[in-house]
Amino acid sequence: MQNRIATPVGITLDRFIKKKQNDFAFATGELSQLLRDIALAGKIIHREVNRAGLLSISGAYGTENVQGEEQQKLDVIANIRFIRALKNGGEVCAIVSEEDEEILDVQNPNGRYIVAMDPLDGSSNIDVNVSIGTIFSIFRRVSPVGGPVSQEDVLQKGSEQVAAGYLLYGSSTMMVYTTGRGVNGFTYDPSLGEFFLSHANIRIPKDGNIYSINEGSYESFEPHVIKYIKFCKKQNYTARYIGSLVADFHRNLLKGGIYIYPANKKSVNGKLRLNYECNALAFICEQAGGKATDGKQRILDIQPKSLHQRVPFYVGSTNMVDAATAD
Ligand code: P6P
Repeated sequence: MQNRIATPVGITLDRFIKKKQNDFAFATGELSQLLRDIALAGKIIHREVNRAGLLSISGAYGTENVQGEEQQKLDVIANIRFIRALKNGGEVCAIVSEEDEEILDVQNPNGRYIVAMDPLDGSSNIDVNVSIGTIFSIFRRVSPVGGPVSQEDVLQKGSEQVAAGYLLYGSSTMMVYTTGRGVNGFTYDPSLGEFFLSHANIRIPKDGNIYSINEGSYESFEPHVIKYIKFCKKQNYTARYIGSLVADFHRNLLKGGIYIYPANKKSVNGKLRLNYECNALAFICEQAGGKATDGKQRILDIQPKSLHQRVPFYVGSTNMVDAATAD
């Protein structure tokens, strides 16, 4: 177990990253810089999200993304901003984004990292002022530095992530991430333009009494899901479903709970995407002591076959995930 020197709550994200710089994953400083680039983009999206209603940048953009989902203006803005921050940062050779069908080769052959991201998840909530989030996974490229980006670079198992995190644009904006040595949360102070460590070494309770699932599809759930929902009701658990994955996940991470997006008749593999939604949250949840499966296997062990592949998703307190996925 790594000897964790207590880190004073309240230090800035930059100082925290520097402090952890001696972890081998940071040894070169490139991953550190990449995390800073993501935090910078998060600050920009914070600003855009908080003035969306004033600048008529909320609402539909009039196009659809690769998922066939109506793109919101802020989806497009967030995608552009993150791609620009990652490109300018110089550490990334390719990006996989929910908003783009193909791999984005950022023409930086010396970049050692790949970022898979959902630049603005839950964006249909923008117009009604409900929390939304950014989700990101960071991988080391497997193809030779200096050469072309390969399919293998962008279809790596979640267990190969070197870092993962999310930004939550809620009552406050937070950045929560892991590099495989625990999970830490930073709260943004817009008056200072800095993220400050506010949730050091986050651990998810082994058990909980909050379940998050869209029961509107109840009739088309598999028997084990119906059985588990009935169990939750019998136990008088609390049903909390915001319809914004990052917000639901974050609450369950702090308080204990389970988020489920199972297979159903409409979407036989569920709705959430392995590469840029499930992998990142699975890595964070496991690092905080929780569990994440597709109902049968560990999310992080799934070998992706396509960029936008969907998987059923059970994530949260270990005992709850075990109970929800028992036959
Ligand atoms: P449904 C938002 O579109 C999202 O990807 C997640 O943020 C959210 O948890 C889920 O889909 C909501 O989906 O089918 O319940 O509306």
